[in-house]
Amino acid sequence: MILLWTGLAQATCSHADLAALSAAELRVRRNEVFARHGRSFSSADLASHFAAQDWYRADPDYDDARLSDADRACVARVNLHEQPPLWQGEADLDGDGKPDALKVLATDARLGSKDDSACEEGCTATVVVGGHHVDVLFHWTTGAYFGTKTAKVVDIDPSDARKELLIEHRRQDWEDPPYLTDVFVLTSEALNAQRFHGEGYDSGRLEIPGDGRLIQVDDVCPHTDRTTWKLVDWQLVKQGTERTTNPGASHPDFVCAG
Ligand SMILES: [Ca+2]
Ligand SMILES: [Ca+2]
Repeated sequence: MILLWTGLAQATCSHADLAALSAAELRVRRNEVFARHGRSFSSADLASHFAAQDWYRADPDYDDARLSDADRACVARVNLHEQPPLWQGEADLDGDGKPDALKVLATDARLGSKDDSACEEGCTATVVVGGHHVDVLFHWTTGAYFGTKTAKVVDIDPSDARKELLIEHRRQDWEDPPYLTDVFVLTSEALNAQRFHGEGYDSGRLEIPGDGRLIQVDDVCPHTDRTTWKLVDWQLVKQGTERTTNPGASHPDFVCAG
């Protein structure tokens, strides 16, 4: 008689699956990767859990070398979800009437560093919204900018049911810090990320007047540039830039700092 193994070849570990699990369930999921290759467990709860699965066969010859690259990637991804997120929240981003779980995960562990220069070249964070995720590069560490802000849910266009997730990146320890802003728009197909770079030497800011526009304000002394973007479907499309000059700039005592 030939026994056919009908269990899944490996534990499922998409971001969407993992985001829905509790800490206890994540621990089981992580260990399931090893259990499917026959590992035994000394923890009584894990041992009894897997003993109850019809696919499980403890194998005294088990070795971690049996793990595939996909298995190791799965364990790493479960580990990522077991860490406290950099930020989490809940909002109905896609406007389907159901709240979406929002999580920002430190895929690169250096993001938890207090050393603000650790991620100058970019550290990967993963933004998970409902069943979708997107990787983005963060250039400053949590020690520098998370904790006081800066992820928040906004509503760029109140005439549609969707909302947007906005993450501002800004160093706290410079007088005129550069800044970046990521805007995340969720559709039924994908989570889309769009990044805005501050142009001025001064901090600049974003304005969301609540009419479908996002306005990027850059102080480029003695001018102020206002660049307008309009939300079209899932994308912010550039409309143009208006430059105004600070009237004080013509005064002999006026000096642009920096
Ligand atoms: Ca939703
Ligand atoms: Ca909206």
